[in-house]
Amino acid sequence: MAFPSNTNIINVMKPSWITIPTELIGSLPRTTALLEGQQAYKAGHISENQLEKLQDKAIRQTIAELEKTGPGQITDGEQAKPSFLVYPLRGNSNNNNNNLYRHNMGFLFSKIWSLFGNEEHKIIIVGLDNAGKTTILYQFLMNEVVHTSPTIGSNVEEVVFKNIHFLMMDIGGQESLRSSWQTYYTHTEYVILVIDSTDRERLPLSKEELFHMLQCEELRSASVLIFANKQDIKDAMSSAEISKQLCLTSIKDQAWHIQACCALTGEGLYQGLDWIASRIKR
Ligand SMILES: Nc1nc2c(ncn2[C@@H]2O[C@H](COP(=O)(O)OP(=O)(O)O)[C@@H](O)[C@H]2O)c(=O)[nH]1
Ligand SMILES: [Mg+2]
Repeated sequence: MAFPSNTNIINVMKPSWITIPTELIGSLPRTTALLEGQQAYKAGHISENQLEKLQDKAIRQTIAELEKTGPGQITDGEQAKPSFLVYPLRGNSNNNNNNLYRHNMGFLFSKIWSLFGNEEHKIIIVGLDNAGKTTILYQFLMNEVVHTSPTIGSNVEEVVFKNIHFLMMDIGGQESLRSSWQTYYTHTEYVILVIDSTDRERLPLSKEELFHMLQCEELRSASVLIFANKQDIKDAMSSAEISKQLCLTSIKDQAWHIQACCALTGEGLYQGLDWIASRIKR
């Protein structure tokens, strides 16, 4: 096997003095070919495609070697990750899409989903057009199959993921539709309000819509998460500023929480869902 000479596959086998059941997870040393390939990629001598081929080969070798060690956990040895030390923080700098970061986020989200248990839950995502609702929803659901219903009304979309129903609505300036929305609120446990933190002009409109919604009897016991989205944009208002302008402290009936986020990278979304999960009544 082409592992570097100072390591030995025996190291990963369980010594006899370990009496508790253990399994190998995590990283294994890179093959020499892969280490050289990583250097060459960094120096611009080989393409991303060529690096991926080397990663694939290293993964296949790792799996084959692990299979030889007998029954137990077979992993890819994390051969495709750029560095054991920095990838959890930086994501996979091998490509611009940051797929690995997305993958890790997907893992975190799936942990959150498991907290929702098997019961049905309903979350509505509201906000002005262009706030980032669709982007946020799909960040939540990446790597997973999503079942979408046909659009209910021109501004309402339902997505069912596992046992959670997401109802997405564009709010504001739809006076005629507003009254019919009440029917959608039934059994809603969580409301997510998405704010475009750069849209100072329309913040009062979001506030008006929010307070209008929260007066609905159906939402009396709902919890409200506000995402102060687009924090990556230089001129974005802080979550504290948005909280003040929306007069969140005057919400008395419902629990609320504001979370700064960037839907494009996923930053902050996990923390928001974490708050929701912490409020699930058990
Ligand atoms: N810079 C930046 N752009 C964002 C962010 N979230 C969404 N957008 C962009 O804002 C636009 C509207 O997003 P979308 O999810 O369609 O908004 P929706 O109308 O509320 O569903 C799209 O061009 C998104 O790419 C963010 O966090 N940062
Ligand atoms: Mg949308």
